[in-house]
Amino acid sequence: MNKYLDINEEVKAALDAGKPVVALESTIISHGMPYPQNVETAIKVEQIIRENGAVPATIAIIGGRLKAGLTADEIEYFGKKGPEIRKASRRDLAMLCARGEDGACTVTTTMMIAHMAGIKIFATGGIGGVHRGAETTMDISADLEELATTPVMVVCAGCKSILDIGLTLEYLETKGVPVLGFGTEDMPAFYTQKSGFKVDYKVDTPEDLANFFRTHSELGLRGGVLVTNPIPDEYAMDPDVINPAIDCAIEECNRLGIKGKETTPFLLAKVKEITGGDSLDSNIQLVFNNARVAALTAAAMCR
Ligand code: PSU
Ligand code: MN
Repeated sequence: MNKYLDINEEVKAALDAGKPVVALESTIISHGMPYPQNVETAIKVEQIIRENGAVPATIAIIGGRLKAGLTADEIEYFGKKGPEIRKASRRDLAMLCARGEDGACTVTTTMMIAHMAGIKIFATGGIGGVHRGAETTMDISADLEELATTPVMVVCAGCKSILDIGLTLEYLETKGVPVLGFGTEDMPAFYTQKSGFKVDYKVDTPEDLANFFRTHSELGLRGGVLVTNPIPDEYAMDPDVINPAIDCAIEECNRLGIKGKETTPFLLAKVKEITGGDSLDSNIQLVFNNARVAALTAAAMCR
């Protein structure tokens, strides 16, 4: 096993016994939501995964250790410290381990650590992608490169239109990443069920997702699989509310000259500020929905 990796007891026991485990990211806790909703949501997500027959493994870097599975106290610590914790992407991993520091895992580092631990599936809210204006800024999330490289199934609610969804899908196509729609032909756009783009394949059941991933692995294909699961209708936002809020957030971001790893957290926080509690509530509900689908799929993978 990797000498920097700590798999917590419950997760290790489940993996050793061939039982279902679902990984969860920690950037959503420290950078994605305010305290205390972030901690409440993280605990509830773990509970939903248990109720659906799997063991949760929230993934983070604490004191230079790569953690697969956090205790309730560790989740509380992460949520309270919030954005003070460094957002950790692939390039940060070695430095944080070398210095014994903390890091909040993005989709990228959660996939990496899940794979090191032997976890096949991971649930989150939204992934990073190709930003609007990337033809000049070259701002393309490392999440896409990780999806191209690391064999983990990622269940999300699509990507927010803070990104260029069309270009994000082009990039995933170039990199050979299958984009599946859970029960839908339409690529969801996080807060809304449709983005105007299509997914590659519609898949209707957790069993079919598990079967697809098994085949993907048996073929020896490199890279991950992206499952996009639309937000439940009752929690979806009105496009006429959310889209102008996103446009406004992007304008402000450009005006302030925000760049690099600060861009995504800034945009997410700004959208939340403009739309008030509504978008936070939608965000929480879609994470719950993704956790449920990931747990059912993890269970099907073990049958
Ligand atoms: N998009 C969201 N919610 C999030 C993120 C993205 O809708 O919480 C977070 C995830 O952790 C994702 C990261 O992996 O932001 C991508 O950051 P960047 O665009 O800097 O690669
Ligand atoms: Mn970026």
